[in-house]
Amino acid sequence: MGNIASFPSDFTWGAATSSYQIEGAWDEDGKGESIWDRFSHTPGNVKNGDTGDVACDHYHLWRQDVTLMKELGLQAYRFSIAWPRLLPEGRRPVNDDGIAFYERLVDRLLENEIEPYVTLYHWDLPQALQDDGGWAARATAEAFVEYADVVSRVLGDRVKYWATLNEPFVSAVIGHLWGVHAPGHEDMGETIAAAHHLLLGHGWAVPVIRRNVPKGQVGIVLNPSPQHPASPSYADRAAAWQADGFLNRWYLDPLTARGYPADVVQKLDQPMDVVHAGDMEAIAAPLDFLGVNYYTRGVVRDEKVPAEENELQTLFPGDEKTEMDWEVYPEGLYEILCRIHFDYDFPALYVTENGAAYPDEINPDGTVDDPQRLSYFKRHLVQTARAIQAGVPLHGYFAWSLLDNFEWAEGYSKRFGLIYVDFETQQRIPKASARWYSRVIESNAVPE
Ligand code: IFM
Repeated sequence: MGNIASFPSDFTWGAATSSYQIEGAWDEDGKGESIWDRFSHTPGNVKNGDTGDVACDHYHLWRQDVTLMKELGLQAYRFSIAWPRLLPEGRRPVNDDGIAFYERLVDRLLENEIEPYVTLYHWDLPQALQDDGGWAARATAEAFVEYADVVSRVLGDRVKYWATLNEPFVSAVIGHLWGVHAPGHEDMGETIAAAHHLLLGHGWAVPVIRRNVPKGQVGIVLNPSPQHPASPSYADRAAAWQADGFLNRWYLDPLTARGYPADVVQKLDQPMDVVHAGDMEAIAAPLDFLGVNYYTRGVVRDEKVPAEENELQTLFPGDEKTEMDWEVYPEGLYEILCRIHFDYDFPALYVTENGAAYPDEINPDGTVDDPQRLSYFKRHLVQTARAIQAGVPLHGYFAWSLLDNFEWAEGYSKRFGLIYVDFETQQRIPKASARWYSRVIESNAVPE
């Protein structure tokens, strides 16, 4: 059997997770409350009343999880650090037990020759900072720098790859405009402030991480995706461009010293007084890499969603959808990687997340077959290889996710893992897609 795609010899293969989605131990060993603890403990916010209190119990089962990574042949593991586990109040004093947990994890990864890729912020803001205004307040960007300093001082001798934020669009918009994620607000002014302070915290943290980790590679992770017009009409094309501005250019432009896109600023028609002198220069701190999380594209029509004044309608068309109701559109990964490379200027790109939720079941013989997820990965990897062929400096690919986990407002109802998790017993079962992914890693190629 031949291969349908192959990869450069120094390409990195990994899988990703995030702290709140897998760790559990929400109030153990001195950890402070996060906005996701508060949000999920509030009835009505998360499907089935699920919380991340226990999740995959990774806080206790991390040794076993590293062993599973090793068995899969992973070369890299992308995970995030729970800010309130380290700084329970968001700022110093430091919780030594929290530090010890991540030191042990990193040491074990390195012993197993698995490269740690750390993300500092994957949405679990300390509740104490939220009580003082959260990301809508400029002080939170300052607190983020303090936190980045603490982590990079402690782990900088062992961790080379650092991402500041995961998907600031989601933190800002889904958390502050749609009200679907913590902190559950619905306010456009707050959304713009939160997006700005997230980017500002990022920009301020970059030189601090560089100082503490002189040989480090520092970047940020976004969730850019092509926004296609639903028809060739002028109105739909303009709407798609606007959606692109709100999702993609609002982050990509300032990170590359272009400032906020003027068309979006005009359309939003909001005061931009959160932007102070010097902020845009700080946000444009040069980066070593950009992480791209890709799941689907948007298809946009020039129509308002009923009852949501500021939103354009985004449709997810196509016959094939994942359980999230997201269209399976592998060509979009090629398109967005090429666009980012040819329109912007990042020295390196990574696919830091890509994957799909499907309703998995355990077979009578104890195995889990997930042909749809396997096919999703396969087709997206073909597009990844195509982007490299086209000249995109893509250095690695991380499957989302290592484990089935807490899928935010969807709770445990959506399974994204390469490894099945029985949330009653915490038993882990590598799915067929995991075994297939091992073969991809081993051969550095996608088999037919
Ligand atoms: O589970 C999330 C992850 O936390 C961020 N990116 C998208 C994934 C799937 O929704």
